[in-house]
Formats: sequence, C-alpha cells, structure tokens
Amino acid sequence: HFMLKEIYEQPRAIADTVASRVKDGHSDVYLEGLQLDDEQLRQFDRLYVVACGTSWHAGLTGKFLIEKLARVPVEVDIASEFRYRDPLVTDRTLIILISQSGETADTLAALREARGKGGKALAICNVVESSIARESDGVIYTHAGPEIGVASTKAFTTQLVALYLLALRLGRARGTLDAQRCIELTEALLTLPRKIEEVLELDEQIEAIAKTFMSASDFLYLGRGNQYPIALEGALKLKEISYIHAEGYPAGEMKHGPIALIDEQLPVVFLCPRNETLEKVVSNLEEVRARDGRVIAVVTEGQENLLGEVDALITVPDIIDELAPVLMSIPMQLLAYHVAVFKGTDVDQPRNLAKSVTV
Ligand code: F1P
Repeated sequence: HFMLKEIYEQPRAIADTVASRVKDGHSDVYLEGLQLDDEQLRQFDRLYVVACGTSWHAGLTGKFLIEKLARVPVEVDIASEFRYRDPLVTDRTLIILISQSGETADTLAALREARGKGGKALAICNVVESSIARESDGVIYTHAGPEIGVASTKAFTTQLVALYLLALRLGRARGTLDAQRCIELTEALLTLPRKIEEVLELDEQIEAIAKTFMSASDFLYLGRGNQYPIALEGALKLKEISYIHAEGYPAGEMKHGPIALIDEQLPVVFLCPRNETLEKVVSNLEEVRARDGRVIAVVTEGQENLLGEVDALITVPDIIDELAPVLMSIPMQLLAYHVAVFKGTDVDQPRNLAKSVTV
C-alpha cells in the first residue's frame, strides 16, 4: 500500500523539510519563501490558521506552537466555516493556509476572502506551484514528496514541522525566543527523524493491537493540550480508511458527554505524553477503566508506571513537549492502517473520499 510506504517515508520527509532551514549554529531558521522580514513579522497582532481535514488538525497543533514560542494570538478555523464568520482580518493579520494539495476549494476561497480584506497570506503546501501556493504572498513548502494515499500521513507530520519552524522564526523576530533557546529547539528538531524510526520499529506490536481491537464498532481517542489535535487526527485516520466510527475528544471534556458511551466494548485510545497534562490524563484513564472500557495507551518512555493497568501499551521515545505530537501521530497512523488491512478495506482509495476536494 502507498499509505504504509508513506508512513515509512516520514523520517526522510521530515529531514527534507528541515534541511537548509536550520543554519548558522542553529540560532536562527530560514524560510526561503516566507517573503516577510522581521519588521513585518513584528507587526502582526493576530494570526488565523485556515485549513480542512488533516491539515486543520495540523493547524490546531500550530496554535500551541506559535502561541507558546512567539506569544501572538492564533485562531484556527475550518476553511468551510471561515466565510460565515465575517472574519476579523485587517492588514495586521497573517493568514496561514495549510493544504497538502494546495487545491482544496474551501481553503482557496478562504485565502481569497482574507486577502480581499487586506490580510497577508502565507501558505504551507506540499504541491509546488499549486493554486493556494501561487495566490499567497508567501509559501513554506513541506518537502514530503508526492502523497498518493488518500489518508494524509507524511504531509501531516511535515506540516507540523513547518509550523514548528514558523513558530521559531516568529519567536526570533518578535523577541520571545533568544538565540540559546532557538539552538535548543532546533537541536531537538534534528533528533526527530531518528526518533520516528524508533517508533516505526513498533509496527508489529501495533499490528497485534489492531488485530485485538479490529472488531470494535466505535473508538474514542482522548488527549489534552497539544495532544488533543492528535486525538482528532487518530480518530479521523481510523474513520477514513477502516470505516469504524471514531471520535477524538479533549480528555477533560469526556465527563461532559462521551463518558456515557463507555462500556466493555469500547476501545479508548489515550495519548499520555510526559508533560503537565499527564496527571489529569491518567485520572481520565482511571475513569474509563472503572467503567470497563478497554484502554490503549500511547505513552512517553519512562512514564509507563504512572498509568496503572491498561489493555495495550505503546511506548514512544522521550522528546521535548513541542515535538511530542509528531511522535504520537505515528502510532495513530499505524493503528488505523492495520485495522483497515484486517478489515479488508481499500486503504489507499477509501470509498467516498478524494485526495483533494476541489469543488
Ligand atoms: C485536505 C483534506 C485531507 C484529507 C482528504 C481530503 O486536503 O481534508 O486532509 O486527507 O484527502 O482533503 P489538503 O487541503 O491538505 O490537500
């Protein structure tokens, strides 16, 4: 399958997205197509990120990165909703359009609307010279290479990396990141391909987990903070290719509704990174266990003992919190992939879906 090949291409795709952008002793990043100088990057008082599907999930993660590292407010919108909001765009707004194909109709329409209101537009695209890239003021290309499988994998993780680079660039220009911190953050980024390779080594283990849970009719995915978008993405991947109903939720929202769904039939995927959310996530996990839900936990190495008993445990290497969403994405992709293969669905060309939605 193309999808599996593309999952395995991620270490290389990410190395290519980073290459040439981190130079000079790592204290700065260079985004060649950005077309905005430091002075302009300081002028923005608001960023909008607009995208569809998986690219929207990347945008939700980007909000965490940019607000944390550059201290500027970021709003994230689904492109098909953007037009109904009479969005508050001025010449001090930077609009970031994320699109693998660069041809998604709703994202293109949002770009045109935002530019019409005087905003500056920056595209994060994989396809060179695509419509969204061409019509934007600047563009950061993800160097993922062609993505054939309809379910986005390497495009997503390279989008996360592009947003990370952009957050560093904004943080340097706006003075919220000093050179030393930038060096630390870029050096962590350079370790990412190797750590993804380590996660890919879990493939057989994840395949076995998929076999155990493939007959479930529903899945719930839970995460907090910067892992919430990864919960959404995990659920979307499973829905898209295996046709199993799945929901991603912020773990803290569970008690406001989804908790009613939990019984011994329901697998619940918990994202358990080593960060300040972990204690709360573990208490949500205990609530699921108390109701006989089946727990699949993805945890950062070293934190396993905090979780108590789980039905399946996937351990990923430790990394700085800003990059943990990338590592956690890989088991989400592999789990969806193997469940779909066991179910015998058409993984690369799922029913009803198009690689890019241009109408
Ligand atoms: C957006 C998207 C993809 C999804 C599917 C339909 O595409 O929602 O994320 O996997 O292929 O389109 P794009 O704007 O990122 O090209």
